[in-house]
Amino acid sequence: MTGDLFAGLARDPSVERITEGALLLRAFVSEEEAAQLMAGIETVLAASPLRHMQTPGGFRMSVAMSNCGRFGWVTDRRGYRYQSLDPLAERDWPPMPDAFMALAVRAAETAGFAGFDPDACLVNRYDPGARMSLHQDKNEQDMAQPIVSVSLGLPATFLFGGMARTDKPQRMRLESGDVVVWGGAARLAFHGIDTLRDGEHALTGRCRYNLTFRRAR
Ligand code: MD3
Ligand code: FE
Repeated sequence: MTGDLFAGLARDPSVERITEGALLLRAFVSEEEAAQLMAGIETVLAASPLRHMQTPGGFRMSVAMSNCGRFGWVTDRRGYRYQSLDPLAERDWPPMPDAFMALAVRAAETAGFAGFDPDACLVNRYDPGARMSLHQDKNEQDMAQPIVSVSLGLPATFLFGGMARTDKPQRMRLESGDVVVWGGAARLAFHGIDTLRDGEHALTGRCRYNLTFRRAR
């Protein structure tokens, strides 16, 4: 049986509470869904290519980014914000693929957020060496709306800080197919991703993708 051949590779789904308001859905994404998400990523990136944005302070982000949906998150010397125009493609962001929307809604519902209706999806690509320093996501209008994050490809060490930047962060491994729903008290927690280690993954090759679904407006 193929199930025996691959025993130890496929992971069983499980649910873990990270903290009040944050639910880690391990292996929530099926192999079939993962393939659909990758196809969606390719479609999105063909219209709005990955790019290394600049922070307001003038630093180049090591994570390459794009967006889909009605709004996209951007940063440049003028600040962090959501906007409907992709400044690189000089067009609106591409629509959210159906498979993206379906997964985000299913994950939010599983975590108790029925009726989640994201209007923005940030696509992050981490190549080996890329990282994201501790930050809060606070450019969204309604903090009662959760953020759904989906990890694909190489594993990463997620840094979960507390409510203050000075709280010592907890380290957690996020693997391909893991989904985290951040709502309630966890919505404004500090978080980041440690420097990505080199490796090879069957789904993505030498990188990690992270999709974050947000209600921007
Ligand atoms: C906790 N992305 O795009 S996902 C981001 O893996 C971002 O690319 C990371 O942080 C990544 O803003 C982490 C996990 C995550 C996403 C949003 C959160 C954790 C969060 C919002 C509030 C609290
Ligand atoms: Fe974030």
